[in-house]
Amino acid sequence: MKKILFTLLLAAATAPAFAANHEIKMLDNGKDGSMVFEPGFLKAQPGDTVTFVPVHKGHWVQSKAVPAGAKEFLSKENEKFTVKLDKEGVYVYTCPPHRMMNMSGIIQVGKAVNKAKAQAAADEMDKRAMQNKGRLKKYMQAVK
Ligand SMILES: [Cu+2]
Repeated sequence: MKKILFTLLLAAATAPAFAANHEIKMLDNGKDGSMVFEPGFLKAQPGDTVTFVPVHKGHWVQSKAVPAGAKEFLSKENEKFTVKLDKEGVYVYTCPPHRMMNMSGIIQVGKAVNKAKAQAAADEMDKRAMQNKGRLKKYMQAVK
C-alpha cells in the first residue's frame, strides 16, 4: 500500500502541468468599450493556447510585438484562430481594420521578459489611436 502511494505521488510530481486553452472574444462592443478584445489583458503560462473567437464580424488578429524567438501571428477575417504560446514574455496584438479604434490587446505569458519593448509598442499604438486612447496603457499596467 505504501509503495503504491509513493508511486502515485511520484507520478503526480513529475507529470507536466496541463496546458490551458484561453478564449479571447473579438467584439463590436464589450465591457471595455467599442471594437474590443475581451479580455483585453490575459495572463497565461508557457505552452498554453489562446483561441481568438470572432463573435462579431469584420475582425481578425495580428501580432505587433512578441518575445524574442516567438512566432508572429496573423489570422483571417471572421475565422476562429488558435495560437500556441511557448515563449515567455509579453505579446501585443491588434485587429488591423480597427487599429485606429485601439482594438488591441496584451497577453502576458509567464515572466514579462520583454516588458520594455512591449511597453514601447503599446505606447506607440495608444498614441496613434483615434478612439479608445489609453486602453493599452491600462492593459500594460496589469503586466507584472
Ligand atoms: Cu476589429
